[in-house]
This record gives sequence, structure tokens and C-alpha cells, in this order.
Amino acid sequence: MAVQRFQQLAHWGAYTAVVEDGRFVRAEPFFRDAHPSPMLEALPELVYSEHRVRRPSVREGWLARRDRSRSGHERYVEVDWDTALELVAGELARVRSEHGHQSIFGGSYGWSSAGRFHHARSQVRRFLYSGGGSVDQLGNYSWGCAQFFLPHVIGTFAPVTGRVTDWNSVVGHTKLMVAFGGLGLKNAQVASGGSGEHTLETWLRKSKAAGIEFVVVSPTRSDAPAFLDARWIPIRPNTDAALMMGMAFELVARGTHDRAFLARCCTGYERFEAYLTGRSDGLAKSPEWAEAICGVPAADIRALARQLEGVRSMLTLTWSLQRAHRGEQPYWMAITLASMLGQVGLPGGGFAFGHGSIQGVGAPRDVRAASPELPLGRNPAGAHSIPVARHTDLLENPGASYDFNGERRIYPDIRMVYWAGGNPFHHHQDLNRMRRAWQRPETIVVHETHWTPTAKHADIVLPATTSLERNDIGGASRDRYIIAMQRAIDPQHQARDDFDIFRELATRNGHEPAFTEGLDADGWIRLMYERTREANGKIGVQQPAFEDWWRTGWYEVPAPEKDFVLFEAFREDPAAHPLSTPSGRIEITSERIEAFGYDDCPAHPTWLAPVEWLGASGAATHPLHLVTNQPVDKLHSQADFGPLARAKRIGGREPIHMNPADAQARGLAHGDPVRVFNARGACLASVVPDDGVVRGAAIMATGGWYDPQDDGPDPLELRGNPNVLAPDLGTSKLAQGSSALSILVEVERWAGPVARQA
Ligand SMILES: Nc1nc2c(c(=O)[nH]1)N[C@H]1C(S)=C(S)[C@@H](COP(=O)(O)OP(=O)(O)OC[C@H]3O[C@@H](n4cnc5c(=O)[nH]c(N)nc54)[C@H](O)[C@@H]3O)O[C@H]1N2
Ligand SMILES: Nc1nc2c(c(=O)[nH]1)N[C@H]1C(S)=C(S)[C@@H](COP(=O)(O)OP(=O)(O)OC[C@H]3O[C@@H](n4cnc5c(=O)[nH]c(N)nc54)[C@H](O)[C@@H]3O)O[C@H]1N2
Ligand SMILES: [Mo]
Repeated sequence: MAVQRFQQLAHWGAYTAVVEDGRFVRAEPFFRDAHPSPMLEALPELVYSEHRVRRPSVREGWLARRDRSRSGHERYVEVDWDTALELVAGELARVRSEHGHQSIFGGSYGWSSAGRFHHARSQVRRFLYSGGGSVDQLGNYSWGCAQFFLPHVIGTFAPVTGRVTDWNSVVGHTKLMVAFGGLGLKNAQVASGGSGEHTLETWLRKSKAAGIEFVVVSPTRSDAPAFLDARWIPIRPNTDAALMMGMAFELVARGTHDRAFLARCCTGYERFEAYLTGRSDGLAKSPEWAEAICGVPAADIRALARQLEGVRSMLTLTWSLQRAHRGEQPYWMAITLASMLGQVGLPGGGFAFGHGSIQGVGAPRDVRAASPELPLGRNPAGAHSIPVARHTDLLENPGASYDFNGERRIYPDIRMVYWAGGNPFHHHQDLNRMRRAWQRPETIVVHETHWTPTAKHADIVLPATTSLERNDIGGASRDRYIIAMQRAIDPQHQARDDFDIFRELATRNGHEPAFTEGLDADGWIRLMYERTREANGKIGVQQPAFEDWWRTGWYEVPAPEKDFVLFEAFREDPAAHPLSTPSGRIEITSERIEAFGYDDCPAHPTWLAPVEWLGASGAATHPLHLVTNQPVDKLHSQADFGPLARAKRIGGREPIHMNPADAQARGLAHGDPVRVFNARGACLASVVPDDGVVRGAAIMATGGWYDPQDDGPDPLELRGNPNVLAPDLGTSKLAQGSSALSILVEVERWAGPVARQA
């Protein structure tokens, strides 16, 4: 038997692809990785899955009569590559000439593969830009709210990208870490662009050994690993801003807030304090006031505030807190609270985002180090781009105006949609509404490795290779490894690399030179490596020559000698090292935000009730707050058909965790099939009573492949995709981020037929 071994990488980790007689049989974790993700096990089945797109396919109704029904249940006609490429190139040329470049929606949001060159979303945008431009999506679902909001308050959104005070600094100095949204290891399996090592568990164990005390504020106890012995403060979802205000009130009442820091490094504290104490609006944001909103007893709020007085503390918030309606507020409030504690800019002190969200946050890495990147080029139609999650609004409302970050913008009229590397029928909110909006464009083209629900709602589907079937270069911007991704097997069926597909299309439409810049895939991979080598050479890092790196399979950029402490220089001398805010300081009150005049994001942190939460009037009929978090068993919807995902389902349905009292009140026991519903939609799930879930909350992971039972406007969703339930509206007029985590539902026993897939 011929056994070959290739270095490879997925978003969930580096590995060796073991190939026996030409067949990929196993993914062995990278030898440096002490905590590899079990998700590696799903890879062989992913590659050889019966769900692979085998040949270029065209929806029968579209081919015959340009029908736009797109129900997800239609027949596809397989065509040869030439026919498919002619169709796509022809449609692109037609739509561009009849309606202009801004009639093509090519935002193509999605994680694609870990490889940075063959990253499909980058390829499709490079291709569309070089052909005249397209409507792009700005920001992301992950931290799109923070991205547009934080620069007004702290002058940058870098901390939400993982650039926070190093773990070394935390281990060396922090005494108390309060984690809103927790420090779940499930999320740290993953990094965008993969990682050489999984380090969160190692850092948490070191922190524990150093004597750091952990408090986890979350609707579920499961957001902290047991070895942390974290104190769990159960909280109602979407109410963290109120909890933190109650804590801030207590500090002011006791006079223990750091006035010197507030005066020296912040602006607008007084006005916020007037709001906090009720001097300006007659309502004191006391711990009792907070308790009524967040469900945490006032005594516990006071105790937590006092515990933070005078100790080195780190407040860390998961990204989930801002992926909710009014998600700006908990982030602004945490920055304010950390400033009131006087901790910002001290070793191991202050605020951070994302420790419990993704691998690599706070992992020591030279801030100047380069990682491999594919340049996208300029988008000539960029002025028409939309905030990422306004995608259905865009399709529904051509010509309508909307607010975004101080601007008034207009939605262009979309005629053609192009998607490669994403699954909007997994990731977007209010999927039944989105499905109706998908009937508007004239043509939808999707490149996919698998027959995802998005592929099934497209007109032309082109089969793409997976990472195993091509060479690539990997490396996340928060990881120190640059990983060679070596082609391990031949392309399956008729799959082609996204790059090759776009090169063929660009040739047909006359912009091949601008798209390829005269390089083939291997030429690009070499160039991307050489660019990191050159940039890192300037900071004294000597990367090996390309051939040596490729043969070894990886290179690790050395760790920096000095700990990175967020805003350290600013704290030492705010005049010499001002923040990039209008005042140069932390803006606890922002005149610029106030000048936008938005009722949904006023001048300073404010308790603004989300559209859906347990205190909303809607809770009378839909009394459970559904938390749709990231799945433990997969990356988003990738490999939802795979062995890990199958094993997690109960009776073929996604589990929904709820407090035993909430289950009992509905007469539900473990494994019972239920219908989870609200006015937007309904899906099936299986109940898991769980005393680690706060009363009133229900938890159901995202990622199930959207499976509408029928072609009607409000189909029952059979697989358990909670996005049929999620509201589709911006966090505020300012950031317009996704509000995916603000969902009220009711749950009832389901006696009808159950899921089609196991
Ligand atoms: N309710 C709710 N919804 C959410 C969230 C939530 O918390 N709650 N989270 C949101 C977040 S943060 C995110 S990031 C999104 C994630 O949403 P997505 O990024 O859209 O989800 P993925 O399943 O990773 O989709 C990637 C797709 O790319 C395909 N693919 C992989 N490699 C290739 C390739 O080489 N070529 C091509 N052409 N295709 C490829 C995969 O098969 C897969 O279908 O979901 C968002 N949706
Ligand atoms: N295994 C795995 N890991 C992943 C991903 C994946 O698909 N699978 N996706 C990756 C991506 S793209 C992203 S953007 C990140 C997302 O990172 P996050 O957005 O941080 O991830 P979530 O799992 O949605 O949320 C983390 C926890 O926050 C808690 N939470 C939810 N709402 C609230 C609230 O209102 N208050 C408080 N205090 N807690 C709340 C939930 O209990 C949840 O378990 O995850 C990344 N990691
Ligand atoms: Mo994300």
C-alpha cells in the first residue's frame, strides 16, 4: 500500500493528510498542537461526501424560461463546463451592460476555506472587481456591530480582531477575570485561516495555576470549562449593559471609581454619571433597577462591584454580546466600567473582547508581524456596498434609503447575485423572508463544494475543489504559523478551483490580465509567501526560502519578547499617545455619535431595551429567549452532514437546551420532538432539560442545513435551523450589525412527522 502524507490546514486546525493508495483516509493533528479539535475527524467524509457538487448544474426552470421561483426543491440539469462558463460569462456581461456594475451583488459573505489564496470569498471579489466592480458587504456577522461602533469610542476596532492584552500579561498580573459570555473551549477550536496550535485551554490552565479568579456571566454554565471553577452568574440574554450599569452605580455610591483616570484619559464621564445616578432622567440605574432587568440579584451585583474595587481586573466580553439588538451598549458600557475601575492600559487590566469567541485572542504575537494575504484590488462600484447583514433589505428595497454610521445611503437595484464560499441560507436571519427576497434577482450563481441549501436556491451551481485538492498557503492574522497546504488528492468529480473558474470567466469577458496579474495559482502562493518573508524580514524575522518552507510544511514566527498591553502608551501619556477619537481619549460620551441624532444609539452608554428580550411585550406570547450560539461539533454549517454533527442530533433533530422547570412547564422530557416557533417561522428540535441554563432562556446552536418542508411562504423547517426564527434588523442605525441573538420563541410538543435526514 502506498502511503503519502501531506501538510494541510482547516479553520479548525493544522493537520497531516494521510493518503493511502490515492485516497485521503485520515487527518492527523499537527504535532505541535496540544489541544486539537475533534472536528478533524469529519474531513474524510466531507471530501468524499455524497453531497459533493459533481458537475456544473443549472436549475431546470431557469434554463428553460428564466424562472425565479427558487424553492430549494427543484431539478437541476447537469451541463459541461464550457456550457456553464458561457452561461455565467454571458449573464455577467449582459447584466453589466444593461444595468451597470452596481446591479451585481458579490459580497459573498462566508468563511470559505482556511487557505488564503484559494479563499473563495476573496477570489470572487477580486474577480468581480477586476471586471468593473460589484456591490460588496461591509464588515462581518462576527463583530460587525463593534467594527463600526468602537472607533467612535476608542479610535479603533483592533481589540475586537483579537489584538487585546496578551495572555502572558494576564497570567502575570490579573487577579480577577470577569467573562461576559464566558470562556467556552468550543469556540476556540476555530480561527479564521486556521491555527498551528489551539492555545486557549493552555492559557486558562496557566491562569488558574496563577491564582486568577474567574467569574462567568452567561445564560449558560456551559460557557466555562469545569477546571476553571468559575463562579457562574446566570443572566437573562441581552441584558449585560444593565448589569454593568448596576455595578457602576455601586462604585459611584461608594465613591470608589477612579476619578483621576476618568479625568486624565476619558471624556464625557460626568454626563454619563448624571444618567447613571438618575440626575438627568430621574431614574437611578441602581442594582435593584438592574436586577429587575437582568435577573441577577441586587446583592450579587453589589458584591461583584465591590470585589472589583482595587484589584487588577480584566473584563472580557464575547462577540455574541454585540451580535444582538442594541449590541453597541454592552460594549460601550464595559469600556466605561473598566475605565471607572481605572484598569485600562495596566498590565493584565482593562477590557477585552473575544477570549471566549475564537482561537488566538490574546495569544502573544508581534503586532508588526505579517500574515499571508491575497490583495483584492479596488472595487470600482464600492460606493454602493451595504453593511453585511442588510442583504435581504438590499434585495427587497431597490432605491430605498437607509442610515449607516452617520451617512444616508441608497440600496442599488440588484439583478444578479454571485456567491462563492458562504452559506447565506445558514447564516442570515429571518430565512423565510430571505428566501422570498431571493426570488427577485434575475440570475443567481453559486460556487460550492457541497449541495448546501444556498446551492439548492441558485440558478447555476459550479463545483469547487476542497483544500485537499489544491496547493495553498494558510495562516491567520492572530496565529504565528504560516502553513503550507499541499495538494493531497486529485479534484473530485468535475470540481475545479474557484481561481480557475474565475480565470476562465475573466478570459471570456476580457479582463483576465487584471484578474490573474499574469500569475498561476502556484505563482500567487509563492508571491504571498515572499511578501510575508519580506515584511517579516524588516522586523528581524528570518523566514526560510520558499522551497524550504514548502518542504517543511510550516514556519512559526517567534513570539515577541515584550508583552502587549492594550492602550499602555496611551495610559502613560495620553497627550503624547492619543487615541484616534475626536478628543484623543476614551469617549464615554461621544459628541460625534450624538451629532448623528440616532434615537437607537444616543450620546453615552444607555439601557435600550432590545426589540426582543424577556422584558419585551412579545414575551407574553413567546416567553423564551432563544440563544443561537456557535456549534460545538462543526464550523457553522460546514459538514452538517458529517459524523460529529450526526452524533449530536437527537432523532435527526438539533438539540434545544432549556431549564428543567421550563421543560416541565410544557410537559417536555429529554429527546421529545418540539416545534420552536414565533411569528417569523418555525423549526423542529429535540428537548434537552439542562439545569445549566437560566430560566427563560433556550439554547440551540446554529449551523443546521435549512430544510423547508414545502414551497409555501411559511414552511416548517425540519432540520433545526434557528435562523428561520431570528429577526432581520440592524443593531442600530449606527453600526447596522446583525441582531441574530435577540429572538423570542415558544416551544411546544410536536406530534407531526419528523426530520427527513438522520
Ligand atoms: N442565528 C445566528 N446566525 C448566525 C450567527 C449566530 O451567532 N446566530 N453567527 C454568524 C456568524 S458570526 C458567521 S461568521 C456566519 C457564518 O456563515 P458562513 O460563513 O456562510 O457559514 P459556513 O457554513 O462556514 O459557509 C461557508 C461555505 O463555504 C463553502 N466552501 C468551503 N470551502 C470552499 C471553497 O474552497 N470554495 C467554495 N466555492 N466554497 C467553499 C462551504 O461548503 C460552506 O457552505 O453565520 C452567522 N449566522
Ligand atoms: N466550534 C465552533 N467554534 C466557532 C465557530 C463555529 O461555528 N464552531 N464560529 C466562529 C465564529 S465565525 C465566530 S464569529 C465566533 C463567535 O463567537 P461568539 O459570538 O462569542 O460565540 P457564541 O457561541 O455565539 O456565543 C458565546 C456564548 O455567549 C453566550 N451569550 C449569548 N448571548 C449572551 C448574552 O446576551 N449575554 C451573555 N452574558 N452571554 C451571552 C452564549 O451562551 C454563548 O455560548 O465563534 C467562532 N468559533
Ligand atoms: Mo463569525
